[in-house]
Amino acid sequence: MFKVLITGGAGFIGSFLAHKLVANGNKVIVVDDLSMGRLENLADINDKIVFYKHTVCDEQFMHDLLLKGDFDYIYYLAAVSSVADSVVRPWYTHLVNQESVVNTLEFIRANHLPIKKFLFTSSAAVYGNAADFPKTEDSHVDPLTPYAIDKYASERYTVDFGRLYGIPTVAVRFFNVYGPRQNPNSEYSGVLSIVTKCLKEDKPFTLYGDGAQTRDFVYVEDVVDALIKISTETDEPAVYNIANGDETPLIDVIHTYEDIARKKLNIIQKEARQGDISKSRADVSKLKKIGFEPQWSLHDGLSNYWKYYSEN
Ligand code: UD2
Repeated sequence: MFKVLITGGAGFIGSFLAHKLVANGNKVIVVDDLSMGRLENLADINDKIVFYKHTVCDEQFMHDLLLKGDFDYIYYLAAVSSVADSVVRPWYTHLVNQESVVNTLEFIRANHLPIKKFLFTSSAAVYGNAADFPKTEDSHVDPLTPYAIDKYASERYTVDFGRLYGIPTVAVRFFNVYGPRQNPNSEYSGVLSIVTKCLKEDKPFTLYGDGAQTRDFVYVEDVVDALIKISTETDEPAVYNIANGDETPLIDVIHTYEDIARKKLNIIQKEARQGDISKSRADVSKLKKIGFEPQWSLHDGLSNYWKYYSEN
């Protein structure tokens, strides 16, 4: 049994991670200010975890927690995960997405906290419009928004604190994660959360562009398995892509989902979004080298997603 801290543990991915770690018999502590996360996401494991409604930007709180917590693993998922918000509020999102991370790393360093791993979660957003394809962890980066810049900087800090000071760290870059509990309520929410909501509520779905744009969709349960594997099976501070390694045109995903739901999506087509990338796929060979294989095909992931919503 390990003591595990998950910042952002009430969010979409964080809550799945919390469920899995609890099921594996670990003691889980969650810090989340509920700005994006939701307590309902943790309802099933409420009595098995310790939950703090708190911002990671509160230095004193975080220092006390880190000092007393005696954590083996720290999964850093707390973030303002909206690119659009980072464009509107770059200073505030910078404090959450970068400064809080460096502050935590620095506190671990200064106090010689004996953690087994600090894992920081970054994003495929760091690749921006760089031309390399598919994206390997060594591909060029081109962070184009405050969100991407902060994610990139924090990931570099994470790796460098490992290299400079010997702290066991690792960072990951999420591609397009989907699954139950992803919040569909902003126009910048993950596209499959929006499609799910539109299918379920028979609402029109706005398709930006012709649907030929591809993405590397990865089911949230696979993401959690990858996070656990990366935190336990790696020795060097490094960066790992987390994705399926496949690219699928958005329109094909929609058609597959329509078949699963046995419903037709009411699609309204609009101009492609400014800055939208036309193709995205990760090279996941580095992840596979440590023994990870995605278990969820797009069809199975979507089926499970739909089942969840039909039952809830
Ligand atoms: C993902 C991340 C974003 C940033 C970016 C970096 C998510 C939710 N977003 O954006 O934060 O890291 O990668 O490349 O993970 N679409 C529609 N209709 C909608 C919503 C979306 O057609 O109502 C399209 C959208 O224009 C895009 C595709 O669906 O072509 C995927 O959109 P997304 O926002 O889910 O993800 P992405 O890859 O653009």
